[in-house]
Amino acid sequence: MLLVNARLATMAAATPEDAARGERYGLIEDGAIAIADGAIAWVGKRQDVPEQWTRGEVTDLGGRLVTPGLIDCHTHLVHGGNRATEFEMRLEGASYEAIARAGGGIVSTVSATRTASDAELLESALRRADALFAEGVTTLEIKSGYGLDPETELRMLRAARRIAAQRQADVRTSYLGAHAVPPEYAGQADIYIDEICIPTLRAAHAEGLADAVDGFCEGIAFNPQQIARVFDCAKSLGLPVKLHAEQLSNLGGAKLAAEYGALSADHLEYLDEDGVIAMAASGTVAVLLPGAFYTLRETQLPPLDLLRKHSVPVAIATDANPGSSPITSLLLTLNMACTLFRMTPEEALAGVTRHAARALGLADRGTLEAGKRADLAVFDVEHPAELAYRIGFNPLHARYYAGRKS
Ligand code: DI6
Ligand code: FE
Repeated sequence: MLLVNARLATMAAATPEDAARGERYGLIEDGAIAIADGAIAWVGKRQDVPEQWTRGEVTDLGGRLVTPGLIDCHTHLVHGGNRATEFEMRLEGASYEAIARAGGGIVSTVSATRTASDAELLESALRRADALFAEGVTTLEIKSGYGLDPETELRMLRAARRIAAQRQADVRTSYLGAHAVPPEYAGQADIYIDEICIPTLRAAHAEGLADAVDGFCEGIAFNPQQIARVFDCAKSLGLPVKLHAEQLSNLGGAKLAAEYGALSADHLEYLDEDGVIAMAASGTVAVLLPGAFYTLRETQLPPLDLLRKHSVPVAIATDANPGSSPITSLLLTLNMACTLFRMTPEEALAGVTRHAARALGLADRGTLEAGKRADLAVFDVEHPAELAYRIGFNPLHARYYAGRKS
């Protein structure tokens, strides 16, 4: 199959020569993409298409923009209930941390998730996932972490897997048993880690339900020593790790994550230069989450200039969750990354394509290059900057998942 008459934002890493010429987005004007067996077989200018690719089905994209299929690399899409009343409490002056310490916050979603049936969990998550897919998302990461007991953690991960089975999309799961201390273990975080968190990680792994292991390193959650114990178990099982770090304070989580060769450290508003240097050395991706920054009216900006200075790849994601980031639009997240964090539209788009793939440890996607999966998003826009510029408008024309239009 051959797609022609498209402007391609390949998002391939710029060579020094490209950068010197000021070329952005790996842009190819009047481009073509040949697809075979679910993968990109050839990409380039239409005039250069090798003969062999012109003999099959040819689709004219009418000059539209094609990007790699978008990747939302950090979400908590599977959960019961919602936290609109907590939103009201915050508007009346309560802080996110104070609500959490008073037994609300994450723990209130834990109750709602435990009482939700499998069907309810799947159905509510599908609605949110469909909003993302409708914007061109083809790969979605989903975390557990609202069960905090063996049964519900596994039910969450199974629901995440079922989304992939029911839709044209890839879902990557992260086990987040170290998200919060459940009420039945209040004040006993270490015992929770030993009795529940680690055994459930082993069970999730045995059932093939976890692609990675995540944690929340924060005063209202777990300290670095506790996270290290979970990461040691992940390592023994051969699972990659990632970490919610430096979201509300600096506990050195990013450094800890880097020591374990983490795929990513996420949030990072309170990250310092030592942490940035450690991430650069370990190749850990910085995942910034503007939806949570916005919702919590955070004022401490993530250290974007330091991340740029030390060439740490920056991804962005929705963090879609019922508490700190009730957002299910990756396009709006692009806009927020630019407006709130002052990322460029090109950095933001790399953040939901090439760098997001890396944050999930996926080398087979995230750019339009020969050999990559044929996961594509086709937009009714002229210039890629339009994707980040608009607010609340969805210009998706079509998406291709493993070469199949959907
Ligand atoms: N940080 C977050 O922003 C989400 N989890 C986390 O560790 C929020 C989860 C929630 O408030 O329900
Ligand atoms: Fe999160």
